[in-house]
Amino acid sequence: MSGSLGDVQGSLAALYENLQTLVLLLFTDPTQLSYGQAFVLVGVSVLLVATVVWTFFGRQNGTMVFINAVLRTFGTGQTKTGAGFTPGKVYVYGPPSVKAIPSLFPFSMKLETYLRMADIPYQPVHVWSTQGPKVCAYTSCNGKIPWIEYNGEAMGDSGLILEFLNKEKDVDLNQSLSEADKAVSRAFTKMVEESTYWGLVQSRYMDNYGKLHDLFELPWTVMFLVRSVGQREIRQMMRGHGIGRHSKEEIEGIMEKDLKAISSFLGAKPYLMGDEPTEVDAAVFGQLSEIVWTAPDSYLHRIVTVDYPNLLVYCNRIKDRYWSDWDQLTKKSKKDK
Ligand SMILES: N[C@@H](CCC(=O)N[C@@H](CS)C(=O)NCC(=O)O)C(=O)O
Repeated sequence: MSGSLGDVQGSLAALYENLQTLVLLLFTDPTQLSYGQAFVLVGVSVLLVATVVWTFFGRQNGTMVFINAVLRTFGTGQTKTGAGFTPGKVYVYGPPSVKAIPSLFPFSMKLETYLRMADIPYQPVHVWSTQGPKVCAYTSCNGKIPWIEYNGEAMGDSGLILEFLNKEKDVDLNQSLSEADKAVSRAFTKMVEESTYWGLVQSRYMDNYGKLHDLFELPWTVMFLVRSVGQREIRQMMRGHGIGRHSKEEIEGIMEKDLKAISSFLGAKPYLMGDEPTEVDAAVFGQLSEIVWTAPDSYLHRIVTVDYPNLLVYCNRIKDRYWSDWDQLTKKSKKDK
């Protein structure tokens, strides 16, 4: 027994010595390192960083902090705050355009559609990470996409951003609505964002994960590596929300009823509240556009395009009116370069 303990101690000491030699070589003459040795060093460093990050942030958050740090380092994101922003200009942080759609995130589509409806000029800043620049992660942002920077201040949540910009830019897309209309608008906005959204999440990230690398235009290896962490987090979010406690069939039933409600209320009107678009149209288009243009083989797509085709007509109406640069934006995606 004591012999085997001694063996383990001996092996650990030898491992430690070998590592010391490798680290020394790294700092004195890295060209002497073989590929195998470099691989070992990278592996050990990753483990060390993961241990430190997990210790400080907990395993779940730590992993996301780590992934976000990698994304921030190698991604295309940049921070305008403190780097010569233009006063009065809205910088919208969100993911880059892909072949399927100008933004893969429904709340980004909502925000940008609102900005276009309200005729507020903005500049998109592309990021994959939800943590955002330091100023955002630790002050007013909530670690979700999208967020904006305005006059050097960061702010998250599409709903709060709309309220803020309405005041700041003296805009009111809802001005023609009665109080009762506003109540209906709020109910539909909350339905699509707190309920229908999760149907898309389930369909996109759980049921059709295999198609994600194509949709996100990222190497399949990246999607393969983040699959278990990403899906575990989504499963926990869906469970915490409550929708994740339902069976797949029940979730599909809920989505069917949500989409039917929008279709019935829309009827033959051009926009939800009448002849002209209001804020609720930006919110509903944000979610439906993702179903129409990013989930072609899903049951959600069938509902929107076949069962309730007025929803498809509605999406195309908004796209044609406010996204005349759609093709230009989606063509700029990596795949076409
Ligand atoms: N209430 C937020 C919701 C934003 C949201 O859920 N964004 C998603 C992407 S569409 C996100 O950042 N998810 C990552 C996470 O929750 O960690 C808003 O209106 O902006």
